[in-house]
Amino acid sequence: MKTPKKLLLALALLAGSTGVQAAELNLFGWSEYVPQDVLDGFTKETGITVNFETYASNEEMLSKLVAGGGNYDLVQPSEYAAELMIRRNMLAKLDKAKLPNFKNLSPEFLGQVHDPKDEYTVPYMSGTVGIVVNTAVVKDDIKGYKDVFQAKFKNRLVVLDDNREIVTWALYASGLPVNEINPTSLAKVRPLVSEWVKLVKVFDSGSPKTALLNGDVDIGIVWSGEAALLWKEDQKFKYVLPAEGAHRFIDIFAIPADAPHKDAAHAFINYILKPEVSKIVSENFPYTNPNLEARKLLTPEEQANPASYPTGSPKLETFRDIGKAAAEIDQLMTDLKSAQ
Ligand code: N2P
Repeated sequence: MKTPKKLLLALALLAGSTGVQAAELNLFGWSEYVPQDVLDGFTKETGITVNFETYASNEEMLSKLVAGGGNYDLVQPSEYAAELMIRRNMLAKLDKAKLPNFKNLSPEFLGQVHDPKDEYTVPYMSGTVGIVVNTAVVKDDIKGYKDVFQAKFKNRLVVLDDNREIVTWALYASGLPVNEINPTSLAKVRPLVSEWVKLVKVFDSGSPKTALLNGDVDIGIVWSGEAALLWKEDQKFKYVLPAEGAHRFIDIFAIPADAPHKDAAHAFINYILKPEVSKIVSENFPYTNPNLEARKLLTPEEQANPASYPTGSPKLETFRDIGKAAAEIDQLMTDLKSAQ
């Protein structure tokens, strides 16, 4: 049923005059990450309308926020972007009294270096960036980045369209630190990255699984949730965490300092922390769920998906805010991609 315009106007005026915040939430989140069912369920339960805008990289989100005008109430940075946002006073402190479901989170994802006292951020989902191999086509034993970027796989690769990620793979492959990046280390990996970008057929951060599913490419370097969906579809898609090391991301919810609807933002975070809601996130986007109560609700198959819940002891690192090196990485990638 459509609400009559006049009634909406009256409600808006009432809200303005009483200081009550309008029933609205401006969510700025990653694409392919927040299920529509969850947004609908939240609106149904609270009456709060969700305006949802998406991005495909932390850098895209940051530049929109810095440019202003978005009026965002809730954003979804990864750990290193959250660290930067806290440092620059871009986030509001959370009111934990409004987040009783915070207790469902595993301590493993709390107290991290980006927000040591969990004052500004709430883990949403975690994951890794790794290699997917279509083993029906590729018979080689792919262990690391150098096995992927071989001349024989030219035009058979999909990789994330994410500058920091790509440069990180080259740093790992060269045995260089991934969180202390400077002009010298970038100059060292430049020839390697230059070689690599020429081999790639598809750059896609939004839905890299698609090129693999269609058979357009045979190997990918993708977010683990994408790999988990591929595995669910067909177990010929094997997930490999690169031997040289891989990014373990923690994506979180945070409220921008100037968010117009902070109450609605808290309500949404608390809603998503409900085990039965967080379970819907896992079903649609099978990343590593930091919500222990939600994890209990997953099927044994979901819990055994090797991309969602890797076993063994792979070398994983979260990213740090690297300051001005971020712009240097962007410059390097722009140069190399345009030289193609
Ligand atoms: C979802 C993207 C996962 C975010 N499409 C990786 N940080």
